[in-house]
Amino acid sequence: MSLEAVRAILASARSIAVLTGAGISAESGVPTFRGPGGLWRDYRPEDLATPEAFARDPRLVWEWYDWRRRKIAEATPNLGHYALVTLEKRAPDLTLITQNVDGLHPLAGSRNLLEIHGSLWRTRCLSCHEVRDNRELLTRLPPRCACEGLLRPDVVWFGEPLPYELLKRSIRAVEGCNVMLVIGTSSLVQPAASMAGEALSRGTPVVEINLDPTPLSERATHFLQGKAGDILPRLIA
Ligand code: BJW
Ligand code: ZN
Repeated sequence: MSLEAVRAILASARSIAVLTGAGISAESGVPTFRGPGGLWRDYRPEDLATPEAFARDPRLVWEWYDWRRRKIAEATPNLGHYALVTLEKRAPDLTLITQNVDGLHPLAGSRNLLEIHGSLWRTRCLSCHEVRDNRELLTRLPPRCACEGLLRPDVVWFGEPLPYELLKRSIRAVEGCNVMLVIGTSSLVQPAASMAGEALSRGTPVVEINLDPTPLSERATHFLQGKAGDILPRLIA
């Protein structure tokens, strides 16, 4: 049974790398990007999460982010997020790489965390470039900085580079780990999607946990199909 095999791999690993995507937050009521319930009006993320979309219509893009911020403000971490906190406490070394911008991993208590696509809870000014924590209920869209410059969410859009330091640390974690967990991501968006391939090419076991098969599933050392909030607690039990 793979669950037993994966438990044994985790228990003996000195260093663990974990990559998470929107699926780990689905059980907290946070909509995913792709698949059922993952849509917003008639737009695809590829049409809204771009600098071009923001330049064209900052208000429309902010309406999407404002809608997500309001939904996520009411969400709490689930058993999947908490299982990763327990695993981090137990493992000698664990790096959690997340594509999620919802802030639920830090809220659950994950410490060694790399939020490679940024955070919904920070804004960046296009004029003075100040990045700041911003959890305010937005009253005017698009929001503006004290300098009157246009604010954007401090997230990574399509066509934008990931923060260099975070990407470097992620790659280092993947290259140095004894096992990699890939949880709740469609494995479609680069460069995160190629991290598991890098681990596999080094002979490192990759364990995928997802509700449905993805392009990674056939190559993964173990594919555990189901909800992250069910499987992760059982893996660490
Ligand atoms: C469950 C579950 C449950 C449900 N339990 N599971 C080839 C090489 C390199 C780049 C490219 C390339 N081809 C194309 C590119 C460009 C592009 C890209 O990858 N495009 C693809 C669509 C093809 N990549 C980029 O542009 C990146 N930048 C870049 O490459 O820069 C290069 C550069 C260098 C130098 C100068 C300039 C540029 C940036 C990508 C940024 C992605 N941004 C977004 C938005 C972030 C902000 C926001 O949230 O608004 O990130 S898009 C969106 O997708 C978001 C997510 O983090 C990301 C990934 O989505 P994720 O997490 O996988 O979610 P879903 O919905 O797709 O999947 C959910 C999964 O969960 C499903 O599988 C379900 O089955 C599962 N699930 N419930 C377990 N309970
Ligand atoms: Zn400013």
